[in-house]
Amino acid sequence: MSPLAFFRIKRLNQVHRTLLNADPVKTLIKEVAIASGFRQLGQLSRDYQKMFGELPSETLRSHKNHAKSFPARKIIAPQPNVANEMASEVLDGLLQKPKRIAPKYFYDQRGSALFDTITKLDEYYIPRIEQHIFSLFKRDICEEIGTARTIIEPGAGSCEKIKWLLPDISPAAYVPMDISESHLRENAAKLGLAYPGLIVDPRVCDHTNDTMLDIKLPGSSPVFFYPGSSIGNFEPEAVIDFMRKLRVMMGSGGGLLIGVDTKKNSEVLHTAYNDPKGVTAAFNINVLHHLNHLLGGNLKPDYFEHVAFYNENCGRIEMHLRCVKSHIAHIAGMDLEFSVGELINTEYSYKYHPQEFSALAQRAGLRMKRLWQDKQRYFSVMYFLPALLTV
Ligand code: AVJ
Repeated sequence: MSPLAFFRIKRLNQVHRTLLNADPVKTLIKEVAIASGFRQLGQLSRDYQKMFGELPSETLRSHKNHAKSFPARKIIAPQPNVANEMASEVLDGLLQKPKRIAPKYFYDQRGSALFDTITKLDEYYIPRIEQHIFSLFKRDICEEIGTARTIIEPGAGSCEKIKWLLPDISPAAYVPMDISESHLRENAAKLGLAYPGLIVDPRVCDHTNDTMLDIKLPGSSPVFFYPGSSIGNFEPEAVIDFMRKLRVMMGSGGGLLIGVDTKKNSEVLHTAYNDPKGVTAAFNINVLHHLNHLLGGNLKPDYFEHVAFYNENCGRIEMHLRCVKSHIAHIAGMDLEFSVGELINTEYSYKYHPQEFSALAQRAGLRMKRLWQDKQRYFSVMYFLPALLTV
């Protein structure tokens, strides 16, 4: 069961309890219903009935009028469906206060192109420094990994960074994972052509949810490759959760090679996410175009401006869209109100001192074997092994 379906049932249970207990609780039920994306409680009671049977009859009678005016709509789709799952995930975020959109929605075709442009900006130091670390320590890194391993890259996208380690590590197989099927297949095929003999075995998968655990791997004891500080998009608790999944998949013989951005001078961080050419701003605002296209909507890109700052307390860059004109817009069959000054959170990008990060990894059953950094310590590349003994 998807987490959303689970929480919907939880919410329905909450309604159940409320219905059993008292009558003057309409507002609470309504709040619960609204939090699930329903206008009124009528539909919710009917869906509830479908799942759990009859409602207490007095309650039903007193809410009959509400129920009348709403068409039947299923809460839980009989067959999981990617589009519905996305719609429901996006709505869930936009119904929160403050509203939020998950950063994976940045990456439609235009978003990916804009991100590519970001990676070439002088201000955005991450790719440059990471590549520099790989070129400085290539031999050392390859030696740690060894040869003939199964290499898995979650969110591989363009499959470019694995080239830093090729042909030296000559893997048994390279398994790039990505949600964007066409992009993935195209780039995997290109890589296969550039490296004859390399087995490229792409998997379409959203590594930010549980579906990653269902992927059948071509070999055992894989080494995960997660560069670019992509891990920064997870909340620290979610980092532990994600790495625990990697730990399970790697068994006792695998590894994790990961790139993590470090805490540094906040001026440097600020500029990296507020480039003077406005590429990051365009990238941020593009998420609204993407959602409109994906889910059918008229979210208004022109009514928002880019906001990015370093939140020193939390150790993260925050990206938001600030509403500059009050309006109503619809998306995925719902009208949403936006007021002037309101922020939609689109991304967190967490920064870690190496020892902070290895403490998180430890809570996922991983121990830091190696750390490679540039002179300025702007970026870390780390190699983790499964911790077999914990004390
Ligand atoms: C892809 C998550 C590593 O957080 O630096 C770049 C995304 N957002 N500029 C980052 C991003 C704005 C990037 N990561």
